[in-house]
Amino acid sequence: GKEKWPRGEEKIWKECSRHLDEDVQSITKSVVNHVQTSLARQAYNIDDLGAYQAAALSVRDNLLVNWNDTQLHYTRKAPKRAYYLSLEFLMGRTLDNALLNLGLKSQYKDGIKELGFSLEDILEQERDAALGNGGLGRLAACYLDSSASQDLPLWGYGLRYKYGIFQQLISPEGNQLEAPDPWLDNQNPWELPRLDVTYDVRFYGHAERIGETGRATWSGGQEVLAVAYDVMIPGCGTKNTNNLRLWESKPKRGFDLNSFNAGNYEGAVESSNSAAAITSVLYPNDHTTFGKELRLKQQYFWTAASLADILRRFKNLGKPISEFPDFVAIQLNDTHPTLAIPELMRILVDEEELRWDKAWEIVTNTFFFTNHTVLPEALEKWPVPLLEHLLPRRVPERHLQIIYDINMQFLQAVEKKFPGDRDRLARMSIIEEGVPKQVRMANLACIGDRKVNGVAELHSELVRTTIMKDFVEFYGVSKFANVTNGITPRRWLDQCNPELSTLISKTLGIDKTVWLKDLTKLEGLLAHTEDKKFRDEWAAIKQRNKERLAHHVQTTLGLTVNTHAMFDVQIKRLHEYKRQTLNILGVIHRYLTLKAMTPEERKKTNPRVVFFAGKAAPAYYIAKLTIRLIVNVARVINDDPDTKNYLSLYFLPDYSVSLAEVLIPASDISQHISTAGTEASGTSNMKFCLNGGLLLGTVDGANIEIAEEVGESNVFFFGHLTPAVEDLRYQHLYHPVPVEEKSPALANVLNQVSAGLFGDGGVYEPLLNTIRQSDYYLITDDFDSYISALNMVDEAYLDKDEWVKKSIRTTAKMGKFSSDRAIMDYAQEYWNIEQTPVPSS
Ligand code: CR1
Repeated sequence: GKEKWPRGEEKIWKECSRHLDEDVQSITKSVVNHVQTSLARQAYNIDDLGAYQAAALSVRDNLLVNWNDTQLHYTRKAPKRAYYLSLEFLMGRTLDNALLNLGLKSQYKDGIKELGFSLEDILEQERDAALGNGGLGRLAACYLDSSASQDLPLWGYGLRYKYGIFQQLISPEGNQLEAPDPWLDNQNPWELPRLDVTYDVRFYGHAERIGETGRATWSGGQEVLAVAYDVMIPGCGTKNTNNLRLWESKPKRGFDLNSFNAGNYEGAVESSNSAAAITSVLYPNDHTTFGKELRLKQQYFWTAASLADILRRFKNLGKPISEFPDFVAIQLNDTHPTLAIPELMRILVDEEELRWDKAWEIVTNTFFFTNHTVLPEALEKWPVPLLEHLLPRRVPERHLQIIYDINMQFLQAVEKKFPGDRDRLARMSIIEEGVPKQVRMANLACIGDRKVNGVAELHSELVRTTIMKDFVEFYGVSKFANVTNGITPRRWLDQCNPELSTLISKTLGIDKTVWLKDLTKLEGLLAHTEDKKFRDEWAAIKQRNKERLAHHVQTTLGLTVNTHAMFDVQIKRLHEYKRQTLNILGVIHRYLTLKAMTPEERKKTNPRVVFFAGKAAPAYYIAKLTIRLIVNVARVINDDPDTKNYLSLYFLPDYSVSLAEVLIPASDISQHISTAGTEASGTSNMKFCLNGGLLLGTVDGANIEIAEEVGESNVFFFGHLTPAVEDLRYQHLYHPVPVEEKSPALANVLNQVSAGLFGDGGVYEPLLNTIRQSDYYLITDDFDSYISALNMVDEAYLDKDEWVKKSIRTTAKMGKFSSDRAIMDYAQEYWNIEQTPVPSS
């Protein structure tokens, strides 16, 4: 007969069920309980770290109440669900965010205080979950927060790396050194190991066709276990608490008893080491691809486990497989999860025994693909021999064969539409000819998906007219759309800038959860720009945020920062296209200009403190050299008595989400100065502006849309526009003009560096030569206009009152850039999923 649920008395289950702790007393009780039972410690031997752990475990209990209700509700209602597949989730810290989203921060603050600790201090004990490189991973984290806050049935799928992005150290010479990030060492209270949720994932081995059916079986090779870890994602002002499922790799057979018995002890653990290696480390690359086997293994391991899990959940609904796309939408975050396309084909054809055409229809109605960059070096390609080796071998190689079959059908259709156009076929083929042949993941993703989107208007247009041009001509333009990125205002305003959040609520006269979930409400601030008292409060908060940053620099680096100067910030991965070089050369130019002034003249200038932070990919030589230059320039100018009151420079090591939360609210101006057409969107530009920092930038990425919202008079634009870039690059190669002619000011700066003003000039020659020679990123073309833009910033800052008005206007017009808007756009226009709020019990 049918099993009876619940076992035992339903009444008892209900009576004994846990509820949210909402008052200070039950919170204190639960924290003490965790100190004693989970940590096995007592009032007499508990430190800040222990207090953090106990508080976190107590908050986790509360999150689980909502998480359980949410999962049960989704299961009962069985709505269509969306899945966000991302190899990176750059979550940062969780405790503060969880307290704010649960609405329990002040209760915990009081409870913790009664126990003799300060909430502020214990928040600092948490290590960042840094499972990402930069914007792409942080975007995924913002989307999770928004999906829960907007009651959308969405899960994330990723990998549980044992080591996150490396820790950056700076040597005395100014070199970046990398150390591992063992973030799980202090145990992680925010995850639930699901040792019962596992899948086998097979590598290597061989596939065998079954007669003439077109199906195949796959056997042999290495079998690895994928184990699920669930991370709770609380929504703001709602019970909905979504799930992020991260996979850990484990050996299928932990220990090879045969080897052990034969006396081969190393051999007995060898296979288990190689299985565990799959999820051991996040690749610290950003905008580059390396044909590394382990990376490809990660991609396959993760997509195979995630798809198996999604399929199992779908099957529990008891619906026919043909309805899969009515219940499942899968978003591919960049090309990293593209193997999900042939993998789903394999499952549908080999295991579900569907005809190829039927399977293909399901696949192409399930997947959606976001492109995050048009830089050619970032478009993933995998050598055919590597895929051949990794995925099942022997004729026919299963996934590769599926990819070939997909390609053949596709190219036949292209040939039909454009007869005899061989070049076009070669460009559009999934396989790039050459030695070795390569699989172009972006082509596969485009062909196997329902829709492709870029991440800002300009970028989406560039996707349509450059990397996907042929595909637009083939499919028509409607397959290629735009969803401008967004950021969560919970973390990036309420959490990182609590005083501003309070002032906004007070000024708008509404509860913060209202405007935090409908960010266009910020426009109400415009009515108050003429209110002097409001402006003064606004400015005072910025000042205190600057002091908070200065305090941080003082305690971490032992350096004293002039908080009366303008704070100018550029924080992002180090990359030539992002042009930290332009910024540092501009700083040197300013230094030389100040040096040439009389003391009286200097006094009339606008004092400026420049902050840099960011990591360089460990193998990216030029980026590392840029860090070295910044550090050495800082050493010279911060020590120069003539200028140090007017200009100083800091490179803050080990940039992270948590450091960004201190830097962003403190900025007066921030720099987003990529060569036009190279920065797909940028998302920190939105974070600075949301916190009332103004933007100095090129006409690129989301800068353009920010300017459209806040008005061009409130941003500082400079530099050549996208259409000019190609011509300029051509000129550099075929009709080069010496730097001395193009920009004497820049030539002088370069010469000073070469001459050794900042230590051994020879060291920097390779970096300087990228500018003197092909100058691919147009430093020489944009330098003069960059310097004039900086001068305009100085001039504007002298009128403090007008500056504060600009700041308020900027924040007020940032509503569009909430990730709630972006996620709702995906939900409605792409995935077709509905808001599914969990009723409060
Ligand atoms: C882009 O460079 C964008 C983020 C998120 C990055 C950045 O401009 O804001 O994605 N792309 O969409 C990326 O990491 C590998 O590509």
